[in-house]
Amino acid sequence: MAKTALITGITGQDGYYLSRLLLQKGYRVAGLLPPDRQASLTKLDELASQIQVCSVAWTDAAGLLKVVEQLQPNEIYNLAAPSFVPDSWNDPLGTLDLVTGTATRLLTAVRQVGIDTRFYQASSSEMFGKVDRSPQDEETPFCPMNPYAAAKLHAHWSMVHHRQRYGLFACSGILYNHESERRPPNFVTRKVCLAAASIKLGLRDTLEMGNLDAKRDWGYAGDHVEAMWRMLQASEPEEYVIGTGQLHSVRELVAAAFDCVGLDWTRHVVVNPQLFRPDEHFQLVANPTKAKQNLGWEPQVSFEALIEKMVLKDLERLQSGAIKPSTVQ
Ligand code: G4F
Repeated sequence: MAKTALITGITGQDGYYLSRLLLQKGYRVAGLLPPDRQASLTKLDELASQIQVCSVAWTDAAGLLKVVEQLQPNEIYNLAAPSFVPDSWNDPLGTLDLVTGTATRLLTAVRQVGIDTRFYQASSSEMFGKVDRSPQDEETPFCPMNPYAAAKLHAHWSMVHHRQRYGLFACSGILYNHESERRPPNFVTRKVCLAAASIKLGLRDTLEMGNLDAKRDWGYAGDHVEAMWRMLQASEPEEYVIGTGQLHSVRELVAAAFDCVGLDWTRHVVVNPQLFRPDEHFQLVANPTKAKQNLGWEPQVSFEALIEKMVLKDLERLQSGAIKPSTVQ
């Protein structure tokens, strides 16, 4: 019999790649979508018609319980989050409720229904924050530096508590930055790739950037969702650090993207100090040894291949009219 997976945050970048992976594996895939977010289902493109939609608000504990009771999912992937970190300063409580509240309500529902659902919590390298060591692994202490990271850490502990106290098969992936052609343009990789493609086509001339010295461990979202699935197939529920193990600066990212279209980035990029983050961290880089040893997981797409993939997709979108030049910032 086909397995059933329930996904929150299904219309986001990771939701798309995870749904695609699970559908390919023969799963029945259901997505939790708040009633006011139904229109976002179109973001799943060709997958939308294959997804069962469960319309429930994140805050509706009784509604979530009913969905879990009726669906009896084999696996739950809790991906829902307002994932653009700076936004969390504008709404710390809203961030906490969506991230921590949804995780805790779903874990409570699984416990109350009393089924053997395996639970994946999307944790973040942001939880490490101000690190005292690099690279980070599963033993590295947490030191969150913003409301998003603090909310993710609370959700992470809620998952751990449910595993320890109630014996749920619950685990989390502590994921480093993971990108794709589906990344929204407010995130730095897509912002840069879209700008490089736009400048190449003569649709604009300059790109305003924040701190070019900031560094990140950037991987491919398609690789990272594979790790999520593998965690839920393991014999024991555990935490895993998931990243490439390689740091690149924003400057290297910009150079790589402009290189793809044969342009010299120094002629087009302007640094705007107002885009610098006061809570910046520079050394968030994964040691994914445990994931490699226990799950056989390794990233497949290199940094250079990822950036090329993203730039080429934006060139195609702009040339075909799938993105209107007026919407390009
Ligand atoms: O693309 P970003 O906005 O991603 P950030 O803040 O690292 O967060 C992402 O990864 C986390 C870890 O997986 C997730 F938890 C989170 O949900 C999200 O997916 O910024 C990346 C870096 C930062 O250091 C930022 O300061 O790029 C630097 N940067 C420099 N100039 C810029 C810019 N970021 C943006 N968005 N725009 C700029 O102009």
